[in-house]
Amino acid sequence: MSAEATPTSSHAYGVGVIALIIALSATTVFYTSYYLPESLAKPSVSEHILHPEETLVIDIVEGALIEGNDNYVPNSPTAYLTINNLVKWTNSDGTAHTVTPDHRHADSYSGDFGTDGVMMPGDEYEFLFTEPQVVTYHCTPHPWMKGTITVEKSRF
Ligand SMILES: [Cu+2]
Repeated sequence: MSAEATPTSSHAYGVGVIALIIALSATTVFYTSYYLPESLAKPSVSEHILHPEETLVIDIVEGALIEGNDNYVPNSPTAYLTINNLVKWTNSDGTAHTVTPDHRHADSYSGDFGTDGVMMPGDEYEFLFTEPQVVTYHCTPHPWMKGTITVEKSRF
């Protein structure tokens, strides 16, 4: 019994060591090839910008699809970094709309700006702006719907 047990446990030990070496190499490769470059690629943004005090809400009001009506309300607000740089569009109209930048636009932390496809009635779209910028945008199905969002540094 003990004559059999010794080679078995030493074999198990060898397999264990090899498994540990493979696991460590895999972790190292993953860390240096995937995790590290990704964490270095994202600009470091202060916690106060990542978690602003308030959300700025822009409502797509009822009747927004009719040309001449109010659509994005408020239409051209300014958001201040650390105060209300998280901006949320809400669709209170009975029709699908979009928030589409007039020219392709990206925030260096949050990436591309604009809705993926349409916002159905009741849908929301949130975007975290992390640097000063001005974005003019429109609604793809109703191009007369236009809005501007300006993001500035907080004055405080
Ligand atoms: Cu629309």
